[in-house]
Amino acid sequence: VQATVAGMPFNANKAGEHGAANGVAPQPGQTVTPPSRLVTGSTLSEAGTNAKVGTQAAEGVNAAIASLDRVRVDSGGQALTTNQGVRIADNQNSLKAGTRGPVLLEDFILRDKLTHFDHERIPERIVHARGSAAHGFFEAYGPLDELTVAAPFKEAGKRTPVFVRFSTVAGERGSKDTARDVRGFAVKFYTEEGNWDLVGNNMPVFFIQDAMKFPDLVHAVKPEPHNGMPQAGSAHDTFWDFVSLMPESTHMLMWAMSDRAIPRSYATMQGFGVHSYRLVNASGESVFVKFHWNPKFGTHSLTWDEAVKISGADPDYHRRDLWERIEGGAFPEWELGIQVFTEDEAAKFSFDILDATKLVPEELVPVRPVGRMVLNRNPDNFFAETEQVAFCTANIIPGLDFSNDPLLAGRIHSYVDTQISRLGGPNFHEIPINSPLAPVHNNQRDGMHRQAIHRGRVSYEPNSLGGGCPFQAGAAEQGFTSVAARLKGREDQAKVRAKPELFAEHYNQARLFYDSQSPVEQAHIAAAFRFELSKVTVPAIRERMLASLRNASKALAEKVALGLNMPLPEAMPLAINRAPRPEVKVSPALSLLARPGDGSIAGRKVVLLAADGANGESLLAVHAALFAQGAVPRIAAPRIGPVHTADGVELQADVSLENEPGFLFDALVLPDGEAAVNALRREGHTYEFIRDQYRHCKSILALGTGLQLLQAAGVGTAMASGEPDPGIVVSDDAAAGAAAFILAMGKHRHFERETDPPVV
Ligand code: HDE
Repeated sequence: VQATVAGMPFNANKAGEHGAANGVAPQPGQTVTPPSRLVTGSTLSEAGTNAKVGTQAAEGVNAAIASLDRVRVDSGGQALTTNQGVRIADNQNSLKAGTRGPVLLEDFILRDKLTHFDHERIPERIVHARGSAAHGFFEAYGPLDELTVAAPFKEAGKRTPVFVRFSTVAGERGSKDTARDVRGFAVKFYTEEGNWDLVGNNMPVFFIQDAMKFPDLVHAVKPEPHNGMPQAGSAHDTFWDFVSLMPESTHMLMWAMSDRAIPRSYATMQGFGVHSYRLVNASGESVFVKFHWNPKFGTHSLTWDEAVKISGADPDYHRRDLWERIEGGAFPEWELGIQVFTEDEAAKFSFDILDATKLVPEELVPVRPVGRMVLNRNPDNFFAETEQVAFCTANIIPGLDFSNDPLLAGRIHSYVDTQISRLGGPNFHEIPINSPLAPVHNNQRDGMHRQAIHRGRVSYEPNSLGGGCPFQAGAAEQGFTSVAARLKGREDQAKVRAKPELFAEHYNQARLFYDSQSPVEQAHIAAAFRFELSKVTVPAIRERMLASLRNASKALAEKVALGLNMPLPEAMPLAINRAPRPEVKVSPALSLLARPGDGSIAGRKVVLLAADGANGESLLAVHAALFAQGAVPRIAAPRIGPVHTADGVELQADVSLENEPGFLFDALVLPDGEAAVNALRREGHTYEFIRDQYRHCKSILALGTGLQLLQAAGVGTAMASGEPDPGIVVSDDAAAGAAAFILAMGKHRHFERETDPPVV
C-alpha cells in the first residue's frame, strides 16, 4: 500500500517507514539492532563492514547510509528505559515523600530525564545556522585521469555517497527560509579515500577578498547588537554602512540584490565552489578549477513580494519543499561542471583568480559537465544529521588541492575551529554523519566524547612496538601530497600584509553581471537596492552606497536614486589608476533565464480552488493531468473535507482557503460551476489567491464559469488587449485547458504582466 504526501507516493527508499504500517501498533522485535561489534584495530567508521565495499551503491542504496545503520534506533516494541538501560515503570510521577510531600533527590529517573533535557541544545552555527539537508549520490560521467586522481571521478557511472546541507547565512536557527540572503550549498562526499567537503554557496563570488574581514562582515549583517534586530535581513544600517565602505563587495551585492537571493527552491538554484581550487593528476601536474552545480529543474526564483508573504505563512518553505520533493520522488538533481585553466592562462586574465570577488566568465573558460548529483533520501533525525554535520573546507582528498586565495586560507582554519566549540571538542569527526567511510588510523587520542577504543600501547610514530603502524602512505598508496606550487606569480615574495594589484579593481565584474541580466532581472535588482536602502536610516550611508554603485553602472545608480527620492551623488574615487580591460562585456550565462530547466513541472505545487456545486469532473481531469506530469496538485475549498460537486464526483479538499494562502502555490486553477463560483465570490480569500497569483506572474487556469472569479478580482485582462494576459488560460474544455496550462507553467513566470508599482 502506498501512502501519499501531497498526493504523491512516499519515497521508496524508506519503505516501511510510512504508509499503511504507520497506524499499526508496533510489534515486539521491530527494532533495528545496531551492529555494535567493532572490527579489531579499526575505528568506529569501520563498524559496518559492508559499508567498506566501496561506493558502487545502486540508486537509493547509499554506502554512507548503510554505515549509519549502526546508530539508527527504532523504539517500536521496546520498553522505555533510562540512559543506563534500566526499564522505567512510571514515566508520569516523580518520586515523593508521600503524594503531597517533597520530591526526593534520589529520583535518578527524574534527574536522568531532566539533566539530558537541560543540555539538549548546542550552540548554533555563527553563520548558516538555518539549514536543511539530504542524502544522495554523486555519479561521474567518465574518468578525469588527465586532470585528477580524485576518487569520485575514477570511472563512468561510479557513485559516491553525499550528504548536502543548504542554508541561509544571516538568520538564526529558527529564522525564515525565504529571507533575501546568500544560500549555502555544502556537499560532503564520502569517498573511499576520505571525506571531501565542497562547501559552496549559490553565488559564485563573495563580499570580501581576505579572511581578515569576515568577522566584520558577519557582525555588520547579523542583527544589530544593541537591540537584536533585524532577524535574517540585510536591510539595516550596519550592513550597508560596512559594504558601502568596502567597494570590493559591489559585485557580490549585485548578486545578493538579484533574484538569486530569493530562490524558489533549493532544487532550482545553482551552487558554486567560489574559490579557485586545484585538480592534481597522477604525475603531480595541477590545473586550477572552479566548481559549478547546475540544477536539472532550472534556475527559478521567487518574487520579492511573494518571499515576504511566504516568510509569514510558511517560514519552513524551502525545508518543506526539499523534504516533499524527496518524499514524493521528484528528486532534486544537479550537474557538476568544472572550469579548468592553467596557471599560465590565469596569469593573463584581466582579474586575479585568487580574488573571491571575481568569477571566471563561462565565455572565457567553458564549463565542462563531469557528473550529476541526486538527492534521494531525507535524514531520519534532524539534529543527529542536519545539525551535527560539520563541513570543513580543509577536508580535501588526493587529486585536489587549494589555491592561494586568502579567503580560502582563512576558511581552512575556521571550519575545524568552529566545530570544536559548536560540537564540544575535537572528536566531532567521530559523530556518525561526519565519520568517513575510509578507515581512520592515526595516533591522535583522547579528548571529549572519544568514541573509538584504541588498542595497544603505541600512539606515536615512528615506532617499532607497533610494527611501524600506522605507517606513512606514499603517493602509490594514495597518500596526500601537496602540489609544489610556485610561490612566484605576479607579486614578489616578501612577507607583507597587502593585496595583489588586481584586487583593487572592484567594478568590472559588477558591471558585467548587471549588463548580463534581462530587463526584468535588472528591474528587480534596482527594486531590491531601493528597498534595502530605503530601510537605512542614515542618509550618508545611502549616499555613499550610490556613489560606489555609480562606478558599476550609472543607469542602475540613477534608477535607485530616483526610487530613493534623492539626487545621484558624485562617483566614489577608484582604488586603481588604470582598470584592466575585461575580456568579456556580457555573459548571458549569468542570467537566471539562461537555465530554464527542461520545461518540466515536476515538484511544482498547484492549487485547485473548489466549493460545493463545482464541476467535479473537469477539476479531476486537470488534477490527473498535473499529477501525471509530476506536479503536486492540492484541492482547496472554504473548509477541508468533502466537497459536494454538482456532478456527484467525489472530491476531498486537503487545504482550506485559510490554512494555506495562495502565494504558497506555483499555479492556480479556478473551477467551473455556477454555485461554486458564487460561494467562492463570498470569500475574501478567493480574491487574495487570484491577485497574488496574478501579481507574482504565475499561471492561472480558469475553467468555464471560473472566468467570473478572475473578472470579479479585476485581473486577467489587465493588459487591456481583450485577450487573456500571458500565462492565463481560459477554457471550457478541461483537457485542452490543462495542456495549455501545463505549457504555461513550464515557463515558470510570466513577467510580461509585471509592473512597478504593481497594478493589483
Ligand atoms: Fe563559511 N563558515 N566562512 N563561507 N560557510 C561557516 O562553519 C567562514 C565563506 C559556507 O551547512 C562556519 O560549520 C569564514 C564562503 C557554508 O554546515 C564558519 C569565511 C563560502 C557554510 C565559517 C567564510 C562559505 C559555512 C559556521 C571567510 C562559500 C555552512 C559554521 C574567510 C564558498 C556549512 C560552520 C553547513 C559555515 C567561516 C566564507 C560557505 C564559522 C572564516 C566564501 C555553505 O566556520
